Amino acid sequence: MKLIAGNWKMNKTPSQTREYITKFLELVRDVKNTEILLCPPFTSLCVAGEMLKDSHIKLGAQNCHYEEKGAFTGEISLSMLKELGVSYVIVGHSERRWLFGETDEMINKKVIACLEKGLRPILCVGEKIEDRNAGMTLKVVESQLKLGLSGLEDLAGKIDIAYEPIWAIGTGTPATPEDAQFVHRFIKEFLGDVRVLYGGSVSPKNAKDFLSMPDVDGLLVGTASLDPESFAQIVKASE
Ligand code: G2H
Repeated sequence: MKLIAGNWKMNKTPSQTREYITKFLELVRDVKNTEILLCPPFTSLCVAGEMLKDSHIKLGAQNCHYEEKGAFTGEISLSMLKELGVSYVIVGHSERRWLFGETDEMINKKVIACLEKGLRPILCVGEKIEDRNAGMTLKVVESQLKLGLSGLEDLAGKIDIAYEPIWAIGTGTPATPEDAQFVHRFIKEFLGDVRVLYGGSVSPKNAKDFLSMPDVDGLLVGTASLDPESFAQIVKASE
């Protein structure tokens, strides 16, 4: 089944979350053939978890810490997330990598911790514009996959990958569906049977074009997931 995930990033208070989910539940009530995931900020997970408990919409976190508990000021453990109803965790988003200094080694620890706890990681990979211009896209993606999944085998059905070319994120300039297809094919040849989502300036206008590519198994949507109508349109493009 295709996965359509909304990554709200640092947007929406708990009361705004409540308002959004009330509308969104109604808008996607009849969606049957698509897995839907909402990833609000940590502070909205409690409200969202309660509202989505008996629904067909899954709850995800945008980040986690890999340690179980202890002196890690400001961090959130997987047990804390699990108790709120979280079943997915976005790991290694480029904003975590490049704005907050997350290394491939930290990302690998997070992926391992998620799998140990029974949460499903969405590992994000993607190249910068300089890599692309130098013809290094596949080399960069391969290295992020190798290091991020180091020590792990037999990942089929346990993990999703999101290909998010950094030059396409939040810029309004998405990759072409063919660009995405080329890299998604490579990821599947490299890893075997995993779902590969595309992310980067997805909108209700272009969602169908991406989803019509044979190796695009879903979408990770930022800006366009902030409005319930737009996000519902993207979800329905996958049905
Ligand atoms: C990429 C994406 C969601 P946007 O970061 O992860 O954001 O859709 O705003 O480009």
